[in-house]
Amino acid sequence: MAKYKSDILELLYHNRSTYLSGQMIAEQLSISRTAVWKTIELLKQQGFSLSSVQNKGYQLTRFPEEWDQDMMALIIKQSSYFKKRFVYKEVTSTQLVAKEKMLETDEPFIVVSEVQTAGRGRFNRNWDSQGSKGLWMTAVFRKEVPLHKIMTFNLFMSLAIAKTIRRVSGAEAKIKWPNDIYIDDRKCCGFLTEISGDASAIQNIICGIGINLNHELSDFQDELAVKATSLMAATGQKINRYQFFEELLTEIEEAFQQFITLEFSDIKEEYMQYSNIWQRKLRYTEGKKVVEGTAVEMMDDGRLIVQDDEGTLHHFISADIEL
Ligand code: BT5
Repeated sequence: MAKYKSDILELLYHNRSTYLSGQMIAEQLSISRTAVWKTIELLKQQGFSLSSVQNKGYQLTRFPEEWDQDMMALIIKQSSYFKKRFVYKEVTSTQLVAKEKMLETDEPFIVVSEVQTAGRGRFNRNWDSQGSKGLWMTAVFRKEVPLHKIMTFNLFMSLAIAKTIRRVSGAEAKIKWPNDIYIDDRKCCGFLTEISGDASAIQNIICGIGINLNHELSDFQDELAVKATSLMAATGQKINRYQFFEELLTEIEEAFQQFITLEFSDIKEEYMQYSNIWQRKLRYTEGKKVVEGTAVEMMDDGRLIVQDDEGTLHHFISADIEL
């Protein structure tokens, strides 16, 4: 009954707030009631939970712990921008896979993996990517973008991610410039942006996003034990990873269109409301440059200006900030 799985799943997913009768599913898809029943059994075997009530029908109540290929296909099908998806149980890093896949297709696409054995942050730092707990993905955007514009990409993306986290979980997500999202001064998300193109323009933006969704605080070891959190740890509510993924895609697609058509100044006010570094004296490190001071201005090109105790202004393109 695998051949009806994605059609039935689609009906159940889009109507998940209600019950759908076996009769109705059978009629909609022009298949037999037995085929519906067998497919429902298959869905249960594959980790979906369905509540079934006599005279009302079926309702999708829970999703498999691991990413399900058909569910991911269904979500990507709704996307107006991303055309393909590559979903894995385990990869080294979705960034590395994305770079390989870029050679095979010119279309925008998404790579998601349950586990990353060598997930990476900036400067080749380790990114902790535990199975079934988070969303480890890379989004590849295909578009010619002038070089001077790229520094603002992270600003649009971070706002999109923070908004999604707030909407789906209710947690008060904050942006830590340039590429982190925090809840209660602990990191729940980091992303990194790589580019490729030629001397005159960028052609591809390869954005790797890692979001801790359903970790317990005790899942984080060593330095992360005091630095990291997840949406569930912050709110006490388990996150439906599919719903989160779906909402994130919608939000980052919109943010990408804004990045292309608008200036950072158009979203600056909203961005500043989400930022967690203002009015705080913090330590900024960029390469060998270390400054203790207060952020005083965010430039329209994405640079941050920090004032130290002597009143000297320092410009940062990207920095590690200690909260
Ligand atoms: C980042 O780097 O925050 C970017 C992380 C991007 C990860 C995604 S996952 C999908 C895609 N595939 C990849 O291989 N990478 C991307 P950075 O600002 O350099 O921060 C790295 C630091 O964050 C580490 O040194 C740790 O201190 C901390 N860290 C590592 N794993 C974490 C986690 N799961 N949650 C919170 N903090 C973490």
